[in-house]
Amino acid sequence: FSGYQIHDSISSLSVHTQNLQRQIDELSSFSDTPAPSVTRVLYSEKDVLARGYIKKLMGLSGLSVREDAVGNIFGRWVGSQPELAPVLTGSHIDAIPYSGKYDGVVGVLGAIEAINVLKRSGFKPKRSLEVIMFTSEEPTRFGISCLGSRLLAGSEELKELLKKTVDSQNISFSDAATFAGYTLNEDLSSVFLEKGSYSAFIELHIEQGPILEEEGISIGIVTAIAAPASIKVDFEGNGGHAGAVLMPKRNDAGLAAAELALAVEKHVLESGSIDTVGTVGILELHPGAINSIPSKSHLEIDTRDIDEKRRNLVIEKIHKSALRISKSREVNLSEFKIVNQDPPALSEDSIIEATESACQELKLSYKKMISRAYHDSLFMARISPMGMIFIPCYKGYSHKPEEFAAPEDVANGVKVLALTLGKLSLS
Ligand code: HGY
Ligand code: MN
Ligand code: MN
Ligand code: MN
Repeated sequence: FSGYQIHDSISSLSVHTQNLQRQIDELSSFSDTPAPSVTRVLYSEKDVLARGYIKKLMGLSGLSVREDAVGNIFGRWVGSQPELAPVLTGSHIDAIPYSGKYDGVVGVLGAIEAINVLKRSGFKPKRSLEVIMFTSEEPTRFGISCLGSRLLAGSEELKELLKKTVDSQNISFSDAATFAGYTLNEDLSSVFLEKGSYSAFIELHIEQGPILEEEGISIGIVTAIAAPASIKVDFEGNGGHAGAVLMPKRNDAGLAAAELALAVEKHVLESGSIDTVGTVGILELHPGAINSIPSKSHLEIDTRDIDEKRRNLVIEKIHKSALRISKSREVNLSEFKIVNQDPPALSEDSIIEATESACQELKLSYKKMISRAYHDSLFMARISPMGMIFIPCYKGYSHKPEEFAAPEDVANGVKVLALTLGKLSLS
């Protein structure tokens, strides 16, 4: 990817850092929770405002904007050979409750700024360059992670699931989409992208881990993305009066959930690898009254590993524990549903090399590393060569209001992205 014309203009790769920071701050104001937290849930009123903001910025950068049936937003800079497969870059702007303002956002606003950087440097793309804002990456509203990129990657299973999916207020996916201005009348396979539609997909993202900051390294070049899985579990018992029912007579659904949560930790720790992780991020008790024995409990388990077999073994053990607990506590295991059990993804060597030479030309320190968080890149890897660029974030914090990336680190990420996009466009 040695783009001769880019070499002349490396010095002129100027990022408008203050402007970009202002955009990050402005976008964070579209939130359902007070600053410094950000909550922006798929198809909510704040999400719709944020989408308008992104489309406006894409327009101001001279990109031609289109949206697909579920609201994946594309902004294209047409190259001199538009018949060639374009290069795609982007991320997400939806934010889980009480999170921060950089997760995903850096890869959307930063991608638009990378286009501006290339335009300002006089670069002329051969392959068109396209920015995407995935319609939602977080599982918050419908329990489905990377909803937009899974559909783009052609998930028939998800297409069918979305016909009957409702959120916690019992609003259907299509009604929620309609509220946001997307009419889902046509079949959702219109969202599917052909394999080879893009010559490369690359995502700029905060590391969401402490390594780059601890080691004082400017850029992370992602070589693989860990394999995520999520499980929904329901236990049901008889409940009853917290004072009147004696202990031997109880079948407490809450304690069943508590025992399973500890079993998740046990099975993860006994995997033999530090790369296996597990979390019970949702644990609901019904009726949720202090003096009522829980008659129902609902848990949602997130477990990941860079080794898919090792992760799947953990899932099997969790299932066995759920069955054992249901028997020993005489509660009914009314649901044990594996929501997703995704394979890991490897980055494309050619994109890793392009990113590496961009770091060298920009004299930025870099480190090859795996991503323990999942990203839309995990699914884009199914239909296009994929790569990811990480920038450091404060203490590795993410998914909480203290999430922070220094403007200079954001600018470094944008410069590496711009130069890498330039190389990939000329390839
Ligand atoms: O959970 C994740 O890994 C992603 O940040 N949504
Ligand atoms: Mn996230
Ligand atoms: Mn993210
Ligand atoms: Mn359930």
